[in-house]
Amino acid sequence: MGMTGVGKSSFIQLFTPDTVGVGDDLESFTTQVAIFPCKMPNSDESFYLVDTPGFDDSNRPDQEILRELSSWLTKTYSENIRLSGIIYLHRIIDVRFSGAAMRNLSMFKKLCGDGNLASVVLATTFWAKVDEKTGREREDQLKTTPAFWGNMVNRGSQVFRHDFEEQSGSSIIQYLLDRRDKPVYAIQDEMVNKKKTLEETAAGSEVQAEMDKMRRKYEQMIVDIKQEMQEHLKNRDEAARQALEAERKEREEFIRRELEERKKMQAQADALWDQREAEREKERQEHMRRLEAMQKQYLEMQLQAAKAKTDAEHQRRLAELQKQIEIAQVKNEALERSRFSVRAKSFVREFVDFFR
Ligand SMILES: Nc1nc2c(ncn2[C@@H]2O[C@H](COP(=O)(O)OP(=O)(O)O)[C@@H](O)[C@H]2O)c(=O)[nH]1
Ligand SMILES: [Mg+2]
Repeated sequence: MGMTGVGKSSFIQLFTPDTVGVGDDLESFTTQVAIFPCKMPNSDESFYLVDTPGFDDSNRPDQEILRELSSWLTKTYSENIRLSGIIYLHRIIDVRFSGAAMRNLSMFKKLCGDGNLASVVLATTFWAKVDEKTGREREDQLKTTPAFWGNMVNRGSQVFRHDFEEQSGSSIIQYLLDRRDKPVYAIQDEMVNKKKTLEETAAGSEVQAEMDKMRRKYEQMIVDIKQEMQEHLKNRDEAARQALEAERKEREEFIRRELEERKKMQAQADALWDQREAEREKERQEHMRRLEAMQKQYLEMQLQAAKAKTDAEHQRRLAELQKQIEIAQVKNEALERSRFSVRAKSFVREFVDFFR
């Protein structure tokens, strides 16, 4: 887990031949949890790594990210699949915690709870981009400040450095694989054992409180905007009035989405999962339609290109489309990977075999 750009996908890519989707072009692909079958380098030991979206996507409200994470964490738990641990990544080059970084960390803590923290690895990345002394000072600050990692370290969480190389990644994996206990994280206990709705959990109520604040702010803004619009109407300033009208619509759309999200959070684990599956299925179908349309367009352009071979602009557009199709195909794989049923079944089988 961790913010966008901390190196989650790069970490996973060290252990799997599958395309994880590292970096900008593919970044938006990690909008859902994705499971990767992995292998330890130089050994047959296999394990699964799970890529997750961070709470910092400006296009998706935090509630949606929380629904995705918690539906996955609770589904696995209720199917008796236990995680070995959670790895939380943070970039050592980041001088201070931004608002989004703090929110991310705080949500992470709420999801985990206070127990089982020895099965949580807190790792810093991007060591090549910082000098040793500065890095060490920042790492110390992370470890000793309770609001950062301090309180988790005190309860047993392990701090690692990951330098983008297989070696440091392997040490982290080995540490978690060697732990034979089966952690139960707060969100799993609250939703599966205690049958709370997502809204009633610690993580859920925190997200909801944040969103409430935001909604109240937006509601006040809409009142102000309406007043201002009246003034512009009086002064016959049509351009200014239209600009405000657009802003008002945007705020109202946020409030509408927020209320919709709020309703979705009033679900218990099973309903949350069904909701997720229905949303994902819709997304998969829409994506397939887009991909097919692009492929059709590509074929048509290729035909035209055969007729007009010299047209450089045409060639450029063809190449551009080809690239988009490639990206869309990787996304397709990503969408497949987020499907729980197929993967989880083979996962459970291997898991059972492992302990036999
Ligand atoms: N220098 C350096 N670059 C890294 C490291 N980890 C990731 N990157 C780069 O940072 C960018 C974002 O990494 P990515 O794995 O996609 O981050 P994610 O958003 O957490 O999945 C990519 O361009 C990576 O190549 C690291 O430890 N050091
Ligand atoms: Mg990623």
